Formats: sequence, structure tokens, C-alpha cells
Amino acid sequence: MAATVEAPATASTAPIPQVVARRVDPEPKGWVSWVTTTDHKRIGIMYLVLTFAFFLLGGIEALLIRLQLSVPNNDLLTPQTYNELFTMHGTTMVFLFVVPVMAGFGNYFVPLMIGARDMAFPKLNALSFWLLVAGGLVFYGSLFFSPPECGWTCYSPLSDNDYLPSGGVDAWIFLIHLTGLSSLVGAINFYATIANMRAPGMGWGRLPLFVWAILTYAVLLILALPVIAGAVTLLLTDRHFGTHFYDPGNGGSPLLWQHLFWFFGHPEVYIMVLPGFGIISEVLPVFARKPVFGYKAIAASTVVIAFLGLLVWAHHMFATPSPSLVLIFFMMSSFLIAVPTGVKIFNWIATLWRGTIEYKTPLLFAVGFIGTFLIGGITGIFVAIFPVDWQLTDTYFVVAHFHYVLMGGAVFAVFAGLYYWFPKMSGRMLGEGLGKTSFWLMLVGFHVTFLVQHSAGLEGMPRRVYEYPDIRDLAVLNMISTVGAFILGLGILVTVINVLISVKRGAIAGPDPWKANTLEWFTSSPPPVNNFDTVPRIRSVEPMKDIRRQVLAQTGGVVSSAQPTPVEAGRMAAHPGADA
Ligand code: HEM
Ligand SMILES: [Cu+2]
Repeated sequence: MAATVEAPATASTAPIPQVVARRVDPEPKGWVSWVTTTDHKRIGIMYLVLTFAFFLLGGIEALLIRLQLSVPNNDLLTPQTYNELFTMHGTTMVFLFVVPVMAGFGNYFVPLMIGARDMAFPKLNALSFWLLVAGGLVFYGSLFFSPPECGWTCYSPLSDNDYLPSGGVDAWIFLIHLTGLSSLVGAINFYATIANMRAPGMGWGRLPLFVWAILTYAVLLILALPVIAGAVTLLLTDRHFGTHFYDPGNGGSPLLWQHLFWFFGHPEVYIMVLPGFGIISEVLPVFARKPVFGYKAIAASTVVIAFLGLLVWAHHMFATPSPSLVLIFFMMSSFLIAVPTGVKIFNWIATLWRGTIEYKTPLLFAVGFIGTFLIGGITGIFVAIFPVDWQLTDTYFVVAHFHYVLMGGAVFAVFAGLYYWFPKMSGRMLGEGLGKTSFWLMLVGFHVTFLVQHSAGLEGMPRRVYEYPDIRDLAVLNMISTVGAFILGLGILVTVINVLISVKRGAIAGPDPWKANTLEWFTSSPPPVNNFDTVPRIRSVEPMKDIRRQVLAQTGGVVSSAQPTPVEAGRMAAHPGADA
């Protein structure tokens, strides 16, 4: 934008509790303005760029791991390097990619979807981002001395000073503290924003499903993060200040670490996948050209999954000594989660059912998500049966299971979100050809990589080992898995290239390229600094449909009782394909 713009001081059909910006500052330029920004959209973009960079780093680490495992008795990597790599890979994917990438989408889209001008606390929002940067720097700084070797769970006693005196574990602890604080501050901000800054008429029953998901994500973060922060603080004092919280020789207990870790760690799984579910619930109805089936059931199941997710942490500890009553409790409560999850999957399929489906890339990723996540959910039932888990725990079956959940629940959903929302963020479309190529490579590569790992696990291949003997089918299964990983990597690379090309040269998107339902499509692409000139009154869960209907009624000569404002009409006139 060139100079200060005079926004028309129109009123919508209802009083607007927000200040209508009369004077809009021009968009600031230069890198200093990015570093100092408090605009939720810029912060959202910085989050997305940073977390995708970590995704690529974690991906390179994964490929190195797979190269080492491609043949039996390989000595490409030393055992120590291997341990460091899988620790960095798991930690990076969980703490530096999947969790913060959801905050990236949340930052950009929650205010737009609820009709707000920014997050509730813009400066805290910037703080969240910079704490994430700090966490990433501290952790990757350990590359220059000695990265941790304790896996992303850093179980005690392995993480004690006696076994791993290296500073890498301390770097890991600081990563948890810094990214945890980042997420905690961000979560409080999301909560405050969603609770207080919704457009007039947007009651809880009209909140977009993605916003419901982010709200639940925020509440889970607020409940789970203090536990892990406490746990790693105890680890730090054990390591350096002579306490013995996790030291059985002095009255401590390594099991305490596992309880604290998984009391956080299991909800963390839902922290990673619930926003993904939210993205899917936005994408499916748009490309099926049908209202989402069972809005209330989907919103409610999100909350129920989060609640149950807090009860089941010890299903990660079935192999530790526990009374059978405890095992049965954690088994049954884990089963219960299948109920609300099934409700969601049923509703998603019902949304697609008899829809007028448009096979665009976001839809492909969303459908790929459903299949992949379903398989991950089904293998989850196996490992939730504790006698079965006794056989499978710490084998590649578990590795396969959680990659199905995380790829399905998070990565495919993130890619669906990227292809769906990129036009809003950049003003340009991503290429469809490259998008579809990327999707098929990723889908095929993913299943080739991880499906066979179930078999490898059943044949006894333990996880977290740097080499394995040439017995049974392990050689061929691992080779298949490694080939799949490279196909998957190629698929991801195609999307990276697509983004790089389209940022500059993609087709111009216009405000509402998909004819979508939620409010972010009401403003221009990319949105101006103040997001909206006028915030419309919300009358349903699909405000954009209402607005299109109003405009149609008006331009069709029919006198509508609810007249759109001149601003709304102008917007819609710029978008001739609008229909009801
Ligand atoms: C790009 C495709 C990926 C490949 C080829 C891959 C491969 C691997 C491999 C080989 C391991 C080591 C398993 C072991 O030795 O126990 C591993 C561990 C892990 N991966 Fe991935 N991975 C990929 C993507 C992801 C993603 C997207 C996530 C998270 C969203 C993720 C999260 C994890 C976690 C949490 C671990 C456990 C690390 C640990 O045990 O400490 N991975 N992955
Ligand atoms: Cu769990």
C-alpha cells in the first residue's frame, strides 16, 4: 500500500463493538519492520517459515537415520551419531515443528476467522515467536558440542549426569523450557482472543471448527505444559545441584519421570493433532460444496477427546510394573477415545457423502489425512491392549503407529491447510499440478516407508537401534522403508518448490478463490494491516454464504431485508463467481 488510506466510515447493519479504523497505517517495509512486528499476520508467517525450516531439518535427519538402517550391519554412522540424530529428529518434529506450526496457522487465521483486528495481546504474541526462536537456537547450538542422545523422551536414568554428562541434555532441557514458555504464552493469548474478540453475532455455536480446535489446543497446552516444565526443572537440579528426584539409589524414582513426562506427553499428542482436525473440518465442506455434517458433534468431540486425553497417560508405561487394575483402567480409558474420534471420522465422511466434490490439492491432502489417520488410530487400539503392547513396545510397530498418527493427524492436515490458505496469505495460488504431484509422492512414499515397519516390528526389530542383524525379512523391509522415505522426501521438496515459485509467480487469488464459508475470505488477499474495514454481523456458522446470498438478493433486484453495506457489496462485486 502506498500511503495512508482513508477507510470508509461505514456502519454495518448492526452496531459494531470494535473501533472501525478510519486511518490505516501503510504496511511497513524492510526486515526491521518484520523483526519488530506485532501484527498477528506477520507473526503467523514468521512462525510458518521457521517451523517449515525445522521440518526440513528434521526431515534431513530422518533420511540420514533411514540411510543407516537401509542395510543390516551398516556402519555408515557411529552409534553415537545415530543416537544424536534420532533424538534431534524426534525433538525437532515434536517441539519445533508440529506444535508451533499449528500456532502459526492459529496466529494468522484465528483473528481473521472471528472478525478481530489482531490477537488480544499483540506484544505477547511477538514474545511467543521469539521464545520459539530462542529454543531452536539453544537446541541446535548443541550440534557444535554434543547433542543429546536420550531420545525425545529423555528417560531417566539415561538422562542423568552419570550416564550423559554432556551439555546436550541441558540444551534439551532449555529447549523444553523456552518452547514451553512460548506455547504457554501463546495459548493464553489464543484463549483471551477467542473468548473476547469475536465479531458481533458470533456465539460459541457459530465459532469456526478450526477456532474450536485452537481453543482446545490452547487449554490442553495450559494444562500440560507446567507439568513438563516442572519435570525438566527437577531433572536439571538432579543433574547439577545434587538433588535425587529421579535417583533410586537415594530415594528418588525414575518412574516419576515417566509419569510426569507422559502426563504431559499424551495430551501433547492431541495438542499436535487437534488443530489438524480443525483444518480438515474447514477444508472438507468447502471442496464438497456442502455444509459440514454435524457441526455440533465435531465441536463437542474435540472437547471430549481433549478431556479423555488427559486421563490416559500411563498407556505409554504398560511395560513398567503396575497393578493390573491400573493397567485395565488405562486400557479402557484409551479405548474410550476411539468413540469421539469415530464420531469425527463419521462426520467427515458424511460431509463428503454426495457432495459436489472438487478435486483440488487441499481436498486431496484432507482425504489422504483421513485414510492415514484411520490406520494410525486402528494400530493405536492394538497397543492400548496391554498384553499386546507387552509384545510390541519398543519395536518398530510403535514407530509405525506414531508416524501414522503424526503424519496423518498433523503433516497431511498441515499441507491441506497450506494449500487451502496460501492464497489468503500471499495473494497468489499454489500451482495445482505441482500440488497434486507432491500429494501423490507424499502419500505413496509415506505408506511405503511406514506400512512395512509394522511387519519389521512384528518380526522383532527394536526401535532406537543403529544396526540390526540380517535375520528374517528385516533386510528387505528396511530397504523398502528407506526407499519410501526418499520418495516422501521428494514429495515434500515438490511443495517447497511450488511455494517458492508461487510466491512470486502464482495466479492472482482474489479475496475468495475457493468460495469458502468463513470470515477470513471476506477481506482482501493478503489482508490489510487492520484486517477488515467493516466487520459484518454473523448470522450462522457460514457467514460468507450469508453475505453472498445478500449480495445476490440485492443484485438480482430482490429487496432483501438485510442489506449488505457498500463495503460488502464492493467486495462481492469484485468476485463475480459468487453464488449462494
Ligand atoms: C519425513 C518422514 C519421516 C521419516 C522417514 C521418519 C523416520 C524416523 C525414524 C527412522 C525414527 C527412528 C525410530 C527409532 O529408531 O526408534 C523416527 C523417530 C521419530 N520420529 Fe520420525 N520420521 C519422519 C517424520 C516424522 C514426523 C513428521 C514426525 C512428527 C510429527 C516424527 C516424529 C518422530 C518421533 C517423535 C520419533 C521418536 C524419536 C525417539 O524415539 O526419540 N517423524 N522417525
Ligand atoms: Cu498416549
